[in-house]
Amino acid sequence: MTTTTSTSAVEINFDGLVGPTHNYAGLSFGNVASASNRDQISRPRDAALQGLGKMRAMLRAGLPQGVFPPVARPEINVLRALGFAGTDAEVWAAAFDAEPALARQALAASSMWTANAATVSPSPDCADGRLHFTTANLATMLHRFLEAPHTERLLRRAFSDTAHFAVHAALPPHATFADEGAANHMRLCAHHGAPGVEVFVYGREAGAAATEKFPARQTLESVRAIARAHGLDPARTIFARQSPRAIDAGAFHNDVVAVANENVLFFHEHAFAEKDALLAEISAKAEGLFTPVFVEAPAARVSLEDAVRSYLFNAQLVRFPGEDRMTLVAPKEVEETPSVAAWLADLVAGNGPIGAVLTMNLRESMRNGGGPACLRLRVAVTDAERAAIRPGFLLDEPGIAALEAWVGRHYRETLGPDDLRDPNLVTEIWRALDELTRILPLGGDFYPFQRT
Ligand code: SUG
Repeated sequence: MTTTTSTSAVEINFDGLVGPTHNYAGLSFGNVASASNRDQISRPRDAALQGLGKMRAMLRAGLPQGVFPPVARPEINVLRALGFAGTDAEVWAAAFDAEPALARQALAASSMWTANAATVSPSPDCADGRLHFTTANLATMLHRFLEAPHTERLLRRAFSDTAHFAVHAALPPHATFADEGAANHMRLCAHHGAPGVEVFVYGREAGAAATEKFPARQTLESVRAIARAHGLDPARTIFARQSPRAIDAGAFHNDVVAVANENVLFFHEHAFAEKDALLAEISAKAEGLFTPVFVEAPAARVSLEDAVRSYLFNAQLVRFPGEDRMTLVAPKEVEETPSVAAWLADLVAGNGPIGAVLTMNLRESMRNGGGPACLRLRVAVTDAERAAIRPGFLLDEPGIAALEAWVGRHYRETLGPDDLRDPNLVTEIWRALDELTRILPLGGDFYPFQRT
């Protein structure tokens, strides 16, 4: 087992660029925001600019920032497989006329939530000393399951250097191995380049009777397989069950009720099925590596419902350069939820590890259940690994400005249910994405429509 430590290692957040079809289709049963905003008018341009605004804020605060391109939607090849024929625009219009509900699954811009793209184990945790990714199969929700081929292709492009990176294909796409990626994975460590304790949170065991009214999207079988494939040391790996109560309150991923950074675990009292056992196991497995600090939000101060409404935990817990205490990068909604605002004020006034809250307006994504944490995939890298990432996936200010200008040129201001059938939508999107492959280093054959 390699337990190398690189003190200059950093964590890079790869945010998903919101795609041009961002809309409210109510596709995710168990995701309260998605269900309650169904058929509202979305604002794709604002959505993409809000996401880029967060990327710029993180960059200006001194953190490296990466970006992943959106998946091409509608998913024409799947619609073709379902018997629709003609040009891409004709396939889309025919599918929308015949099977509108299915067509909307094929239109989702859900690849923006890159916390669900893959599970990532940094190299100090992996037996072969490489950084491992497992593409998430997202097998529970049809619209999300359709993302996996795009994600794998993207990861192989951005992290193509096999001396440093191992990209695994998605697990077999069956309910037994249902996997939602990093949204159900936490890592605790002394610092990003040190060996860590990886905590995989699952909602159910395959074959067990459902105990929730909402689906538990992650299985124990899936996370065991990922830990094996990544070559993780069982002495530093934990499998913990999410509490059914949290799932039923709308925490369809663990990152709606918990987030970890370095040695800090920030979580809701009812996040885990067996909290005390989990905390004890973290402490035991961290021994000799770091001293964990647990920051628990008690239900008496913040109800599960308010945690879900505000997305308090769906935050990026980060240490800005030179800061002693961490900052919680949270959605604006935390200020608008009185119980949460009051509890956060007390939290930062105390002398715990979290010293500041920075709020972001991510309203468009939030209305589909995607907060700051959903929008990013964390990849902790050594200097050598960082240098091996394909240039162009890491952003600087001119890069962000170029993407903003691209959004301004191509994205519709609004998109409502009545706009979706429009065959021009397809041509418009293909033109935009084709241009994107010249802004980001994707190559002229990245998207399926470029290969036919
Ligand atoms: O999978 N929403 C996404 C939100 C994902 C949030 N990610 C994390 N928690 N990490 C989901 O439920 C809604 C799409 C719609 O209804 O149009 C949606 O897919």
